[in-house]
Amino acid sequence: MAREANFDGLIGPTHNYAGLSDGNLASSQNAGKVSYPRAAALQGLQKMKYLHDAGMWQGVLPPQQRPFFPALRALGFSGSDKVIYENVWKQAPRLAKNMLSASSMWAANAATISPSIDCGDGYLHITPANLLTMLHRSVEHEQTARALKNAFPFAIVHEALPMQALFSDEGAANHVRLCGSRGDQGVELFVYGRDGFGLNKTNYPARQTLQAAKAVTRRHHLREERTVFARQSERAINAGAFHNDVVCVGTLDTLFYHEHAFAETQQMQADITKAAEGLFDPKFIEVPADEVPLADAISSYLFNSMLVKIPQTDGLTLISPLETQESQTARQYCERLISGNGPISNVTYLDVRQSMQNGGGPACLRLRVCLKTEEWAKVRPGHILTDSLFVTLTDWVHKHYRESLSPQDLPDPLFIQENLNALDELTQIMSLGSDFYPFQR
Ligand code: SUG
Repeated sequence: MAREANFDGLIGPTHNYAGLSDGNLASSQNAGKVSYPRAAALQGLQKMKYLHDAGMWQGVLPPQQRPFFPALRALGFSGSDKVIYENVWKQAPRLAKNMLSASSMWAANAATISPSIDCGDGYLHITPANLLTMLHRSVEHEQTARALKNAFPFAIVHEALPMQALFSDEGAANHVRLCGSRGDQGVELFVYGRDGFGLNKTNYPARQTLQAAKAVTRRHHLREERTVFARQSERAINAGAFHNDVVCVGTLDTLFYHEHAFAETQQMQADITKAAEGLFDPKFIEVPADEVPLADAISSYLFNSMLVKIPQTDGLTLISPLETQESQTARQYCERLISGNGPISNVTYLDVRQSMQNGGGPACLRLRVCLKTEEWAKVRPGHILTDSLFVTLTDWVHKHYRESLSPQDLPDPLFIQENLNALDELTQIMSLGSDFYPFQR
């Protein structure tokens, strides 16, 4: 038996709106707004609890250490943490903001994971994403690898791909695994924004390269005939779909995507159908632009819904953000979708507004892993959401997180110790070991 587990990034205490992600419209539009870290973390925890209560396997990945002093030291700042912090805010405030981001919350970007059944050597393979396109995200991968090794001691956790533009990798945000039943072999779809050897014609960064995707498939020993590569349309990237999961989501045998998501939609369908031969019949739900215009799809984050099979529920369920419900076209589309005879029968709207304002919807906050029952049993218990861990983490957030953060609050040196105290306690709560974070080593 195998099932899908969702590992969510616990939203860190420095959550703020710094406008760091060019091409991510929400990040740019909300730059400089007051953020609410406590509410953000609680929204994330509520989403995890919702799925746990629905009978899903739910995991937690810890936030990273921010401010990230190792990078600031590497860039020539020296002295105590306090001195470095004061100097970086004086000399290079934009750099300071980059090293303060709580962006590891978007666990869909943490890594690409191939379940053991898909991998030629029978191991679960994980490649942490190098996230090199955005400075604030490029410093995540080492700590991400540490967290994933801790959570999945039985898996092969690779290093991130080389930090070279040709291998720009954004993890599972551009990866969908389709299958008939979870314990059977599946088809892995890798979506890329650019061919690293070709000309890039997008106005915004195309973050994922074909070469990165191919390297991941080689490392994971994926079967060539069960692997598909498809290019994102330039139109989608230019409209703000900085990752494919802003315009596409899939699970089991169903791929749900916007008409303009892919450069060559028919080819993508034909390739998946061929790769699935003898395994399952893929179902494609293509949402026409005249029902949900691309701009509405992106602002409502309809496709950044989680698409899940909830135990004891007929059909698939979309876990969508409130912003989808508030968009007339997206909501009406969802109503028609669930009243039809297709594979998606339910929609639930959840509040993840704090994350959404930085361009991270329900699906961005989770990293999916298809695990056999015996693998789930080997996941380190500190990473598994239980009723009691939920209560402990909720209390921990109340104790350590600021209610609000305005841009003027960020340079406060007192903020450094507050964050480190919170993380220090978290290593105990989640049994991460006393050397988990750089400041503890
Ligand atoms: O990488 N936003 C993230 C959002 C990631 C969403 N993930 C997926 N689509 N899977 C990003 O652009 C904004 C941070 C800021 O501006 O403060 C940010 O990093």
